Amino acid sequence: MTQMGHNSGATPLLDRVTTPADMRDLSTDELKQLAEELRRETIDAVSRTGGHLGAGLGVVELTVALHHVFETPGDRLIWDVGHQAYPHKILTGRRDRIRTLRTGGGLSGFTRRAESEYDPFGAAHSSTSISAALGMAVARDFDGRKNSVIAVIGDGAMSAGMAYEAMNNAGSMDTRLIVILNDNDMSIAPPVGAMSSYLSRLISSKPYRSFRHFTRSMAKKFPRAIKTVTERAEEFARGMVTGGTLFEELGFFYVGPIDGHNLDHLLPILKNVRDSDEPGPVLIHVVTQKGKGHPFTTESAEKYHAVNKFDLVTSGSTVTGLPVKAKAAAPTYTKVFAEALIAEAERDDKVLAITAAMPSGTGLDLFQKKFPKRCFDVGIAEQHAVTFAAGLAAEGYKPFVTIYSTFLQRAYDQVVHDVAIQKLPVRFAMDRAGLVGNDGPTHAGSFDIAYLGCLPDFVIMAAADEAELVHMVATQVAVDDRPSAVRYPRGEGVGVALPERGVALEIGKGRILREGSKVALLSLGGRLAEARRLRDPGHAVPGDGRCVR
Ligand SMILES: Cc1ncc(C[n+]2csc(CCOP(=O)(O)OP(=O)(O)O)c2C)c(N)n1
Repeated sequence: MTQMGHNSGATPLLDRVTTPADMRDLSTDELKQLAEELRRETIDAVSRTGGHLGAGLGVVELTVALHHVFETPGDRLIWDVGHQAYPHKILTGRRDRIRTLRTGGGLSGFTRRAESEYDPFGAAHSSTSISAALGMAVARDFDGRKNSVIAVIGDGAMSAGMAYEAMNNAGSMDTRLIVILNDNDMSIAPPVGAMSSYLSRLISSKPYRSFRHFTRSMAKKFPRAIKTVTERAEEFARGMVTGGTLFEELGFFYVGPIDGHNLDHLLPILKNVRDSDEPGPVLIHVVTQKGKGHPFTTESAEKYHAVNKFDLVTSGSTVTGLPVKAKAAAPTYTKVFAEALIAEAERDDKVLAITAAMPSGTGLDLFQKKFPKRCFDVGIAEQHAVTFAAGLAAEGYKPFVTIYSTFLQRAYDQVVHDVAIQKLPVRFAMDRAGLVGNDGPTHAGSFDIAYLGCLPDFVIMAAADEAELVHMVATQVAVDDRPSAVRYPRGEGVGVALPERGVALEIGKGRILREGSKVALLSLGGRLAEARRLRDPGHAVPGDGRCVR
């Protein structure tokens, strides 16, 4: 067995590609080899940095096909969320820095305009790509340019309202726009909701139609370009059908489903869509496998959505990933929160929990196991999550909207208009408050104190340690006449003993931890441990504010 080093996987074709221009003349067979090398390089890079592995591995062939067929960066390619863009980064002049992913001063784990001209739109929060692409397509038309604009969006991201707002707008316009729906039947966790079931039905129930049928329906839309398609053999037509979908009702020309790992299918279809000057938006439904080719031996329900660094070990031709495990000193805030909420829910059957597509990230997977009927995963739908909770609160229930601080930003008007102005007792549990490390500024929970602090009648608490968090959850259950929020950081607690059960705190009252006479240190939230380390009892008086007013 050997540890796989930086250059141990031979990548002769990839070595010749610095930018997509270097791959435009490659044959289909060469592109297949390039895809294989790109997959290997992505795995090797993520083994060193950790990060979003599954999403990128699922779009390796799609990434190769897109950069081969389209003239990026002149053609605009927008990745939704941007967490699947590591292979894209490798092909677009950033291979030499790919092992700095998600480190200070290194490459971002998402797309970023400042990083590369091949990232025309920055992302990290989901479901923005169709709106941004439509804006760029309209700008192109104003300028009289001819470039293509392509948005690639996952089936998980397709569960957010903003994607429908964009499709509703695009479907009523003549603007040329290409949306690629990357359907891997996964969000971070298995996707939820009626849309997800609809996509599964679309894939499984539509009989694959004959090649003649397919060419006829494509010919209606792409009369000039269809020649290229008819030159292809029937084999790729077997992977695709057209017509009669929700997307067509919304005004899109629907093509699919297509096997997103098969370049023989992808390339001619993309070329035809590219070469058409027919007006209006097109949706290409591509089916892929999240985490395809991952080197781990055990299956994960989340298909390696995000992983920590791992060791790559080769034995003969088998490459295996062995996670590098760091020993935890204390339970995470996430786990402490989930257990505290479970304890409260055992005592009070009005307590309910809501997540927006983040069951394991928020710890609600534990709550879900215990109380499957009292836990709601609403999909990537933060706005709906908040107003749904407001409805529950209006009827006397005690909903906990359990959400990362950064993602609550998306639902600000719902927080103001549906919760705060009506003074409804919705409970917000804001995980990942403050700086979050590798995911960078788009994921930092930097703004919640400011954006909640200006609202009337909101109880806002910040947990200084994991025991405080337990008490704050109990406090939220008790505060039943107005909204409340508790913020807590990413990662492990400070290692204090946990109380037997949470006790409601007095709202607005902090605590003094040490008496002194000259300097008073006031702390709010997770910085208290540092404040306590100041060893001059005569001068420093660390106090924990607990609440914000
Ligand atoms: C507004 C928002 N909410 C939640 C997230 C967290 N998040 C990142 S990726 C992801 C799942 C995306 O699923 P999908 O679009 O199907 O892409 P896949 O990872 O399956 O390729 C979620 C929920 C986010 N980035 N943005």
